[in-house]
Amino acid sequence: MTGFFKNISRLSYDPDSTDLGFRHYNPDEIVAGKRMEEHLRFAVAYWHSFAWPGGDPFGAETFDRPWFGNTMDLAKLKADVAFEMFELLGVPFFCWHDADIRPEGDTFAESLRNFKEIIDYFGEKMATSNTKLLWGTANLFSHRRFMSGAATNPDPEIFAWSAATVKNCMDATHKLEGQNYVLWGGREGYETLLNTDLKRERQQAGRFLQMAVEYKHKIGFKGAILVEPKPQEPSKHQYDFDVATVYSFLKDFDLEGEVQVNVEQGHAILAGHSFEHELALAASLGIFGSIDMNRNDYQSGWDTDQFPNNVPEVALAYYEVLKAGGFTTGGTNFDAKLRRQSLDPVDLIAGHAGAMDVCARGFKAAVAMQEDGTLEAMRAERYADWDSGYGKALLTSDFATIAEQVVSCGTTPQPRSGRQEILENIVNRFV
Ligand code: XUL
Ligand code: CO
Repeated sequence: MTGFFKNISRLSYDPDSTDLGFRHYNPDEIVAGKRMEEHLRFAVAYWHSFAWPGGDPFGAETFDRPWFGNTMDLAKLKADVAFEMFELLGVPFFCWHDADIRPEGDTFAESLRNFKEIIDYFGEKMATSNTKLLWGTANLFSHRRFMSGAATNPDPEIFAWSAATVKNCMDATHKLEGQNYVLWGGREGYETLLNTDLKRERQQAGRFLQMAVEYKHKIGFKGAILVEPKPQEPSKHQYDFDVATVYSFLKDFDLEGEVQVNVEQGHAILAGHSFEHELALAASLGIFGSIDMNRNDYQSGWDTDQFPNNVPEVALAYYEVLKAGGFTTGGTNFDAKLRRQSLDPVDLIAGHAGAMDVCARGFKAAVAMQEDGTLEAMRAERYADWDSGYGKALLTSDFATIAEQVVSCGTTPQPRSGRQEILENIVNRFV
């Protein structure tokens, strides 16, 4: 034991808890035919919880962690603390970027040696842990070499460096039996069209993603490849703006059926959508994969990556996840940071525990809404005229026939209420 979380014991479910215990998340409770743990599939994000130093655009490090530094010993201490926290929380999954877990070396080869050593160390720890890998990913955005993009860089050597990095991260994810591999293109975009060949950069990104898919099949990785849409930050304009943009990108490069999306709440809001819009669209396009359940601050307007703490919002999101049939390889990753004043080990536990509880509460509300069925019945009723007779025939008809029918039948359609207030009142009965 590292002693980092001294005086904190394993969290358990206690509906009357006034301390760190879960008041709503009971992993073993059967909800909608399955244990809650299997529905929600929580994951801790290694980077924010263990690598982020507490900086913001105006100030640097506030956290003082005993594992901060660039040595292998410290990287192993970080791993020890991380697995202690997974155990305290009872989380079934975690996620990493290469750069979160290993010290950067002076050369690619040295970074890779460090990385492989930590992956083996994870492997040993996972052999006696209940926490599995939800996904691995490559950090192709922090180092200055990626300032003009990774796959979309004007310099082919950076494309090659990035491809080699993703190859190694996919190998490691496969080795640890990860359930997904994620690509988020933070620098795959541009600052100004004055120096950017947009068409060429999109082609580079498309070929890069095809290579990732080809490599997945080559090594027999059975997990899903997920792209995580985000409109901007750090790039002014990202090529994977939102779910709709990613779908057209996949179509363009013949990758639909091969790649799904990891939808993040905060990114959906930055794109001007609601989270549930992005989830519903992904499901309707057949590309829903996983979620990052971290939100932004609604006033400051940038990506603050906060833990979720709004039950009604979370309930509407899980309602869409349920309608999509729930998670298969995906899960609920907390890509979430503490606030930079939350310095203590207990804050790290409380951030996750509270988020797990909010999600559990929202999820149970979503299940109750689905089981009640009123919302779906009212939605079905709204479209019922499309299911038979005139409505059913309409989409296989043509403009000229329809125009004749409209004139000959002579009736004028009457608008019908959308019943939004009634529907919102129904939702509020459950949340
Ligand atoms: C950035 C973001 C990333 C991805 C993984 O906004 O969400 O942490 O989830 O690279
Ligand atoms: Co994310």
